[in-house]
Amino acid sequence: MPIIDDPLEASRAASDGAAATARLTRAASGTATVPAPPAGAGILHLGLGSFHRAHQAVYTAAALRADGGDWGIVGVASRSRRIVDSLHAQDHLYAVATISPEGTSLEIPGVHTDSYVAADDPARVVADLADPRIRIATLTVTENGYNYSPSSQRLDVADPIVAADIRGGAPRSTIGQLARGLQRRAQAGGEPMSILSCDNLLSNGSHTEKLVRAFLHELPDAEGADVLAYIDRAVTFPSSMVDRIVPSTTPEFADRVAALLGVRDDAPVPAEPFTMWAIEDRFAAGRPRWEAGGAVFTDEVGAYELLKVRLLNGTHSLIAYLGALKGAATIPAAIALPEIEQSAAAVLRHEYEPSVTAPAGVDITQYERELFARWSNSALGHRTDQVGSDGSVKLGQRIPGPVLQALDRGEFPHLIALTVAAYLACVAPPAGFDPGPHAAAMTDNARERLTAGAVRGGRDLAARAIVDLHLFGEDLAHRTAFVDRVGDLLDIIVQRGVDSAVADALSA
Ligand code: CS2
Repeated sequence: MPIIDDPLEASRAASDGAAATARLTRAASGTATVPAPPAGAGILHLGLGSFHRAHQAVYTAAALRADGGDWGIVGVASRSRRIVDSLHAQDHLYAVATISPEGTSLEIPGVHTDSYVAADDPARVVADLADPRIRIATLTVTENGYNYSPSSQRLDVADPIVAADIRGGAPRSTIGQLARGLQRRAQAGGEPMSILSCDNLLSNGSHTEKLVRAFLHELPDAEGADVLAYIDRAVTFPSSMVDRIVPSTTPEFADRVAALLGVRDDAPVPAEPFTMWAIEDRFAAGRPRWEAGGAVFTDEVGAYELLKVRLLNGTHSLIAYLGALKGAATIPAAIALPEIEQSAAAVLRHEYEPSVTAPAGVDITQYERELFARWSNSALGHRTDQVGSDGSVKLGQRIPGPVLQALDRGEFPHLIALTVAAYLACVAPPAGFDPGPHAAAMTDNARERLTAGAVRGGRDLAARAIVDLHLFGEDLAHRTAFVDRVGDLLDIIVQRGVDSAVADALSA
């Protein structure tokens, strides 16, 4: 693996990289070692983004290096052509760059055998799910991709795409694709398979299963009943906890990879050195030996999920929103600010930690120390607007449990309230308040609903988000003291600035 460990050398390399024109392929792989192609594809992956390519693909590459076999991956992008076109032009090769302040190393997983865009060929997703050679479907479709409605706590059947998928035709929602794919598989011979969610959702396996079953319950009786019986008999939905920080790519990053490789790669992925995958070992038709890449098979996936979604992701959200409001473009720049570091430490130790139990073998103090080192990885350049995007669905996974538990213990989660207040200040800024460019760059489906019509102060906006829109589930909507505290902290941010709000939350 080529290593660059000197920033000057790296910037020289980047300008050389811009000049590299030959494209990465099996015939021209530059300095990289390219593994032999898999003997076939046993996995269909929905959500061909960077995270999948730096996580499950790398574990699968380790399993194939150890055992060989036909666990190659067919990658399905939901809408975007860009990665699929690049992968086709590159024999499905791309580099994962592991980046730390000490240097950068490259690996070419080489596990994808094919890829396509679901929106271009929705019928193919159904056909692939029914293909007996496919034995696992993995998913990284983000929190948004499940069509789950937090207010009804079930599949959002009112969503026009889900409703159309229920009526028939080639499905376009992920849950519709899975349900229709399993329906076709049941009819085609009923071979067993597993659906493995790799998204940051609590109990992601049973959550996915519940939504697929809910979809099938909407079908006419005879149609749905057969598939449900097949699922009972032959399909499993293991849960898994995934972890690796994967920032979005930039043209400069691609130049730097090209300089290291000596050939041009249009689909490289940057990632941190840390990586973790904890999986429930319930596979209906076998699985790759992902342990070869360090995956942990455990009955304690639930504990791993809570640990990660609350300590890492929950605190990450606070760092991103406060950071953006303070003008920090990146997570390392944000955590370098003493007031943000202090807030992160306080929310982590006093508000998230009491809500989790460490899985066997995990030392929480060590885990937290590592989190600060990971957030401080300045070479990675993980952006605050990336982490801050889609807060309306991400925070629903991260905050309600710890808030309800703290309130029930008689403690008040002031820093989680600050997280929500800072989120609202970023994506639904009250008139006259400018949250800055990093907040403006955050995308969020709820922006319009949060900003429609006038609001009368912080408490009004907090109530709109938590009580009217139920963004964080039904239970939190009844905790008026929490809703009001969010509103009051939002008023402080708007009237006196983010530092005053941090001081208020820390000293409460
Ligand atoms: C982040 C996650 O964007 C976010 O909300 O908290 O993507 C985080 O980087 C990953 O979950 C790390 O595994």
